Amino acid sequence: MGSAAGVSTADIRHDWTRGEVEALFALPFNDLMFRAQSLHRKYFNAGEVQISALLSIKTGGCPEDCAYCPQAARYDTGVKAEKLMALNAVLDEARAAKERGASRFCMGAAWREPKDRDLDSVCAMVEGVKEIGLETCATLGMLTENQARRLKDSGLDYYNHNLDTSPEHYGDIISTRTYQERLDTLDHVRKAGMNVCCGGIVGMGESAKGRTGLIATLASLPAHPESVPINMLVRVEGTPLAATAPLDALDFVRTIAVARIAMPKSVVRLSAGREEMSDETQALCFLAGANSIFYGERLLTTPNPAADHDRALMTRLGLVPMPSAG
Ligand code: SAM
Ligand code: DTB
Ligand code: SF4
Repeated sequence: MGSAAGVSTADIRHDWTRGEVEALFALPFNDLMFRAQSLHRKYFNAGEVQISALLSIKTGGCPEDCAYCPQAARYDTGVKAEKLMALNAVLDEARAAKERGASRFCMGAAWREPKDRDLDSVCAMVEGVKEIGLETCATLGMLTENQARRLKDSGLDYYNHNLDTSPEHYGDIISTRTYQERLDTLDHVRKAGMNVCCGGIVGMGESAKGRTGLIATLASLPAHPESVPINMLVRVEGTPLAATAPLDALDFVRTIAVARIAMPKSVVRLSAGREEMSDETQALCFLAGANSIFYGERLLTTPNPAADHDRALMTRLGLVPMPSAG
């Protein structure tokens, strides 16, 4: 098959069928891990992990009904609605994240979509964070084409907007926006020339078919997202999914491996849920092809492993931070 700079067109496919992805999930664990690790080594240095920091710049009070989310105003989760953070406070956090060793700074806002006035403030934050010397990422909800262009012009490197789950399971999780609206936002981000960060959540009570549908849909996008966050549901008291049975850790590892095989050139992030994961499960995720984490004690509103624990884990596993592209 054709190949340029070691990239094989046989590996990078956009025509994954559900049946093929389902067959990957059904492989014996060792065979799945071997295939995932082989592809990982073909496209990445398997000793490197991309380190992102996450900051909630606008917390809580969200009008949407995402059944997993502690920031939806309609659920009683104890998360208080706050105003958009001030520019200086955000830049202080970015400087601290850089000192801790992060190469990318992700800013999250609990919005359905940004108002144009809010976007002015976020664009100023993006400019400031870039000046500090970090890659920039934001997740602000739905974007119009014009909003995506404005963010790109301010220097935004990545936009995070997740599909969250399979098209079939989606209606059980969110009713206040459609799957198609998510795909439209991803299209606007692509057209504006930004890198796409798009993945989903597993452990939301979906079946193995649900996980198949999520990965098959991601891998069938016109271009694979440069970054694919795979989140394990953080079960938050007060949300409709609080009592969901935990997913078998090995099924989580399988999901990472299948994402790695279906999107070999994408950085796969072992995203939310690490706080409740053993070091051994995380090690298996890295072996399955995960090569990015959120680093720092907090995700948006829920805890993440302590930075010194993560540093020690990386040392134990012989992993080093991935240098940033820019
Ligand atoms: N409000 C914007 C939106 O929904 O696009 C941006 C922020 S939202 C919190 C970003 C993503 O965080 C969601 O799409 C979801 O994948 C993830 N997320 C939120 N709550 C979570 C939870 N309890 N467990 C795992 N992932 C979660
Ligand atoms: C993503 O896929 N996961 C992150 C990030 N993108 C913005 C968010 C995880 C949030 C977990 C729940 C919380 O801390 O509120
Ligand atoms: Fe709002 Fe985003 Fe949470 Fe959905 S995931 S409720 S849109 S903050």
